[in-house]
Amino acid sequence: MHINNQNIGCLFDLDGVLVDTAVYHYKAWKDLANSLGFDFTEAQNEHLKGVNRMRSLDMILEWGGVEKTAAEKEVLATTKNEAYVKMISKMTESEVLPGSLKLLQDLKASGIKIALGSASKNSGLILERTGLAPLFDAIVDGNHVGTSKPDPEVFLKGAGLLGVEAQHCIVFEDAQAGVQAAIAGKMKVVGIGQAANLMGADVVISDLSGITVEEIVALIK
Ligand code: B16
Ligand code: MG
Repeated sequence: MHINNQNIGCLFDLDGVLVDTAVYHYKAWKDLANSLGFDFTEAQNEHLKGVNRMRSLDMILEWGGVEKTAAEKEVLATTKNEAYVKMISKMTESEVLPGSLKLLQDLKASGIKIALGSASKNSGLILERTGLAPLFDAIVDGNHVGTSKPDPEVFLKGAGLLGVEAQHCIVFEDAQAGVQAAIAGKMKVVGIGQAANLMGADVVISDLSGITVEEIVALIK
């Protein structure tokens, strides 16, 4: 198939790529752990990035050596989420990470399709608060998938909604689990952050101001 911009798809992770909601996740999980009588470090928190809510809770409880029933875990996850939603409800456009808005606008102007591929069940609120929502052709988040990254489901669904073949998709990810998900989906990956945390990415940049539409298109041609 001849590749033109209309059959290229860009799939963006949310937390750590477009916005830094990780600080709010960390605060809400830390408060929850403290209420249970233990703490965890920022280094441990790195392992929660890209991981869905219930899996994150399981990891934190394991770090604290605390066991809970399934029903108790539901209550704890809800408590954390309520605190988190309270914080993200106050987010503004100023919290969009450097280069994100310009790259999304440039991609849109060039006719390349754009989807969200996030583990979060709160992506709708975040995209609305930060003004990014109108730039997306499709949204796939934690409400639409049964598996968590590194399973490629979230990105394959995004490609399907965009009507673009997987090999014509480029994923933007800040978490190792997300890079693995993109590779499992046979997609190209742009890693955001430190190369050591993004093994297998085709290119690694520190934020979205570090790449142009031309460089993105060149990745699949
Ligand atoms: P929620 P992403 C992920 O977002 C976060 O990195 C991760 O820390 C969080 O646990 C997960 O979303 C679920 O979020 O509790 O809001 O459903 O990086 O996949 O955009
Ligand atoms: Mg992320």
